[in-house]
Amino acid sequence: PVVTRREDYREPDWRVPEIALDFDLDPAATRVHATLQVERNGSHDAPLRLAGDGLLALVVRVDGVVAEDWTMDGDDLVVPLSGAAHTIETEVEIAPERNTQLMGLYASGGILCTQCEAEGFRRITFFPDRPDVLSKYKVKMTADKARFPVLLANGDPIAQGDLDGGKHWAEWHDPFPKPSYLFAIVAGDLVANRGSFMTMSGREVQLGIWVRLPDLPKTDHALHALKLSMAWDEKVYGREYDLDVFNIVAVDDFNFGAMENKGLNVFNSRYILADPDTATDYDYDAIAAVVAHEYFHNWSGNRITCRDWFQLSLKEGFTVFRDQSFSADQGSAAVKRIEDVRGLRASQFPEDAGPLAHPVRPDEYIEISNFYTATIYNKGAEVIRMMATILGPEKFRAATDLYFDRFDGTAATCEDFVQSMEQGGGVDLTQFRRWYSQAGTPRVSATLTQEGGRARLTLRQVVPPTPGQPVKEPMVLPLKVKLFGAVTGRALCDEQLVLLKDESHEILFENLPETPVLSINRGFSAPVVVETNRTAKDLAFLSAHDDDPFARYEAMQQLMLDTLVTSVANGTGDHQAVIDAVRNTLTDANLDRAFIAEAVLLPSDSFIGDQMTVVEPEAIFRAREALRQDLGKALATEWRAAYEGSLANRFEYSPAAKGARRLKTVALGYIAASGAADADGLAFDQFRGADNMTDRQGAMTTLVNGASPLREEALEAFYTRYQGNGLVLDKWFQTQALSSREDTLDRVERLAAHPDFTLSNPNRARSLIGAFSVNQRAFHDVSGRGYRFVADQLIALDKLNPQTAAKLLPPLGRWKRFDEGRAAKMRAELERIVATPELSKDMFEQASKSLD
Ligand code: BAL
Ligand code: ZN
Repeated sequence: PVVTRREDYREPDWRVPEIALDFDLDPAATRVHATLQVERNGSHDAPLRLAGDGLLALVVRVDGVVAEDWTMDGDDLVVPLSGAAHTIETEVEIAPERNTQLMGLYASGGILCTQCEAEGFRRITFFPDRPDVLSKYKVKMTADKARFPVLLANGDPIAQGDLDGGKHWAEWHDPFPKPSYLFAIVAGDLVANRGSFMTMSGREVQLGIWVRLPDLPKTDHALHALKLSMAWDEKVYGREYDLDVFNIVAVDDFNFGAMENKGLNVFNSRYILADPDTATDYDYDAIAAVVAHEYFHNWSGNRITCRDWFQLSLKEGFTVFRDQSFSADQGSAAVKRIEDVRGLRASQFPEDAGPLAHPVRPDEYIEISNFYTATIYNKGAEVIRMMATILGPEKFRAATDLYFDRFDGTAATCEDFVQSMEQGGGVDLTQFRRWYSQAGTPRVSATLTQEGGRARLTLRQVVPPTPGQPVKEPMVLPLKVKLFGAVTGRALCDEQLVLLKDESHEILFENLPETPVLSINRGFSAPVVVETNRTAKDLAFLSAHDDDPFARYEAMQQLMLDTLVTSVANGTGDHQAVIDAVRNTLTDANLDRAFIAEAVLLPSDSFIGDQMTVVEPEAIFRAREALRQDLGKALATEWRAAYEGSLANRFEYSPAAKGARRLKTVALGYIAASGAADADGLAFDQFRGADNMTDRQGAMTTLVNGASPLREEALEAFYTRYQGNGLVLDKWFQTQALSSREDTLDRVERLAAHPDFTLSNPNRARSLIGAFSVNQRAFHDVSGRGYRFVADQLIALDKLNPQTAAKLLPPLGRWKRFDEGRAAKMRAELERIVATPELSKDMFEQASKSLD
C-alpha cells in the first residue's frame, strides 16, 4: 500500500476556481456531469490529474471538444493540457444504492445523500480531491419528484422547476470557495422543522432540520441547540454565520457522527432525533454538542480549512475545544470537564500507549480515514485548551481573532494556528510545538516534602516511547497547583500555573502555617498522568475540601484506583477509606447531584487495567465488584436516601433534573450491588414506571448486569416496545454487549444472529461489536472466543464498509498489555485479518501496525 508523507507536501499543479455539477439522480444509475474551470498553478508541464475511485469516464471534453488523449493511471484520470487555463468536462455513472461504504453518494432509507470527507468526492466525480483545492460550486440536481421531492445542496437555492415525466430539478450555488470534502447534496422525501436566526449584523438566516415525516416531532432539541450555537459563536468568538440558509439532514446510515458540509450538514440521526421516550440525557447532551460542533466548523474548518490531511487537528482539535466550551456554558462546567477527561482517558490514553499511537499532527498514513482518532480530536482539543490556559482568556480571544482574520478563505496548517497564538498572545510557543510532533502521554511525578514551615514540590516529567519515536524531548506542561492546610482545610496559597518545561523542576513554598496537602493538575490543566506521594488520607481530605471540583473528583478517583490496584494485587483490599470518602461526598448538601453521581462512580475495569503492567480482567472485575458490594452495604442508608431524594416526578431536561436522574440510577446500581432483597424489584419498578429513556435504560442496565429473572422480562418488554425504532434497538444491543455478567460472550454471539442485527448499518455494528470489545471482562475471555468473534465480524464488515470496520479494530491490537496466552490469541486474530484476501487498506493499516 502507498504511504502518504507530510514532508512530501507540495502545492497542487492545477487549481479549480469553479466547478459546475449536474446530477441526474437515480439510486441505481446516477449520471454526474462535471464542468471544471482549471488553471495551471505556476510554470510546469504536468498534466491535469483528477482523482477517481471506482469511476469510469464516459466522456472527457477539453474546451468543449471531445478529448481522446486522456489516460487512466490506476483510478486517476490524467488529461494532458497545453494552456494555462481550460474547461474540462467529464461524465460518469454511479450506483448510490450499491454503495455500502457510505462514502460518496449513497442511499439511506430511501434518501440519497453524500459523505465526502476525507476522500469520498472522488467516488462521485473526477477531481483533484485534496483540501487545498478550493472551488466555487454550482450544482444542479434532477430527480423523480415523487420519490425525491426535496433537493438540497451547499450554499443558497437559486432556481427550481418541474419537468415532463414526473421529474423536477433544483439549482444551488455556494458563493464560498470550498474544498471538495465539504461538498454535499441530499435528495429525499423529507420535511423540515424550520426556524430562523438573526445574526449580530442583523441578517436573518433560515434554518431547517430535515427528516422523514414521522421523525419531525423529535427535532426541536436539535433546532434549539443550533440557535444556541449560533449565538454562542458570535458572543464568544465573534463569528457570524455567512449564508442565508443553514440546513441539517438526518440519515440513519452514517459512518461519522455528523458532517460539516458548507450550509448543509448531514447527520447521523442519533445526533438529531430526541424525545424523552427514546433519548437519554446523554443523547440530549450529545445532540447539542454535535450540532454545535458541526456548526462551529463553519469557521474552524470551512472558512479556514486544512492544507492537507496531516493538519486535520487544526480543524478538529480546535472545534472539539469549542464544542466542549459551549457545552460547559450550558450547564455544569465541572461535570462537563469530568466527562471530557473520562472520555479522554477511556479512548485517547490507551491509543497513545498502544501500537497505533501517533502525534496530533501525524507524519504519515496509508488511509486517512484511520486518523479520525481520539488523538486528533480529543488530545488535539487539550492542546488548544493548554494554549488558552497559557494565554489567558483575553489574549486567547485576541489570538483567535488574528487567526480567523489572517487565514479566512485559505487552507491553513497547525503551524499557522500556533503562530497566531504566539503573535496574538505575545508568547513564545517554540517548545510547546512538541505537543504536535511527539506522541505519547507525558507522565509527571510530583513529590511534596515538608521541612518545618517550608515545602518543596519536585516535579519530573517523562514522555514514553511510542512507535517510531523511541526518544522524546521534554514537553511544556501547564500544571495548575495549589496547597491546602491538612488541619484547617484552608488554602495556603493562590492557585499557581506552573509551566513544567524541563525534565525536572522544583518549587518552594515558604511560611506555611500547617502541613500542606498538594492539589495538582487542577481542572486537568494538562493531559498527562500525574503520580504523587499523597497518602490515602490526603486524597480523602482533598475529595472533601479541594475548592476545584475537578480536583475533588480526581482525588476520589485516585483513592479508588489506588485501593483497587492494591486489591487486585493482593486478592483483597481495605475499603474503609473509600467508603468514608464516598459517604462524605454523598451526604454533602452543598454539592449538586450531577457532581455527586460522577464522583461516587468507581473507575471502569479498563481504566483500572490501564494502571497495571499486565491486565488481569477477571481479578479486576472481582476486586471492583467487591468494592461495589462493600460500598453498597456500608452506605445502604445513604444510597436509599439518594435514590428516594432523586425520584423526580415528571421529565424535564434541565441540569438539576438530569443530575437527579443520574444520581438515582447510580444509587440504584449500588443498592443492587449490596445484594438488597428488594433491589431487583426496585429496578423493575423504575423500568416500568419511567416516563423517560434515561430512567428506563438505567434500570434495564442494572437488571441486565444482575441475576434476576426480571432481566429477561425487561429486555423483552423493551424490545417489544421499541421494535422498529433503530436508534433505541441500538441501546438494546449495546446494553447487553456491555453487561458484566459471565454469560455475556454467549449472549453477544447469539445477538449477532438476531434478525435485527446487521453490519450494513454502522450504528448497529458499533452497538454490538464496538460495545462488546470495550467490555474488558467479556472481550478478554480467557478462551479467546471474544477475539475470534470480533475478528470474524470485522472481516465480514470490511467487505461492506472498510472505514467503520477499521475503526473497530484497535481493542484487538492491545495484546502487549495482556498475559502471554491472551496476547498470542489476539495476535493470531490480527494475523488472520492481515492474511484475508482483498482486505481493505483501512484494515490492513490498522491490523498490520497493531502486530508490530
Ligand atoms: N469532519 C468530520 C466530522 C466532524 O468531525 O465533524
Ligand atoms: Zn469535526
